[in-house]
Amino acid sequence: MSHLENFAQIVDQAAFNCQEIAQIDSDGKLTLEEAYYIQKLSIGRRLARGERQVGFKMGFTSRAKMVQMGLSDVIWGRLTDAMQIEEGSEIEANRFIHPRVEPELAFLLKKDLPANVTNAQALSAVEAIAPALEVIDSRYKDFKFNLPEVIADNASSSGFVVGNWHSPSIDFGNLGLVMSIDGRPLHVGSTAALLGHPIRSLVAAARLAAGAGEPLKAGDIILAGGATPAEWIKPGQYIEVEMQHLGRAGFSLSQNPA
Ligand code: OOG
Ligand code: MG
Repeated sequence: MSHLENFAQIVDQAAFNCQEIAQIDSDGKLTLEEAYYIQKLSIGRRLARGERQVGFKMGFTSRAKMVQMGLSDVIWGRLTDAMQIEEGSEIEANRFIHPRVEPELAFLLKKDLPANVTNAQALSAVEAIAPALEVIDSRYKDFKFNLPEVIADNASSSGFVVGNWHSPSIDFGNLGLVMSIDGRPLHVGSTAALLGHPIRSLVAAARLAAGAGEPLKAGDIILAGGATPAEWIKPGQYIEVEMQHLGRAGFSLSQNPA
């Protein structure tokens, strides 16, 4: 097994067993290319277990997230069907290590997207948009990582919830949003936080996915990135995002067993 395959196995097993791991690149040797290759191998292990890839996620597309995590390069990861949480459902708290949640906008594509598209071309490939939440659960102890490490760890992605799909014909460049936990508003923001307009996140996703040899396809779901800082979540809580004109998306975390 090569050392990159070894790292892929380490991050995959950490996710599979919900066990935190030490940072894998403490001496800063991994290149970004190697990090994305580890991610591909680790998701490949999930696909080999029967999961299906359903799309991509973007990360660090807002200043709020860059500042919170201390990293400023846009990154991406892969979404599988097993990561999707049914809207409104309760999920097992013990499926995560130390989960955080953040409000996002989701795109559903009706057309394939090549690497180089304009905002207008990207928009014409969008079937629908929806309010979404992403559960991030870095496999690294204390959520501490450098850029290659978080990329190798599938950009911390662990779960996502998508609300009702809406036509993209409304202007979604600056929609107000509120993320609340147990009815208490914690973060207020706007879709404009995502690179100035979330369509830019989709354009970036098209470029990056195609550059990795896996261009965006009709049917893919793309998460545009957290629009506010992420928030820790605890067993028993109900987490929700409400987005102007698009409604809500939420889920609850089960109580810990007594
Ligand atoms: C990395 C993932 C970043 C986003 O939306 O910006 C991300 C992390 O914060 O652990 O998902
Ligand atoms: Mg995110």
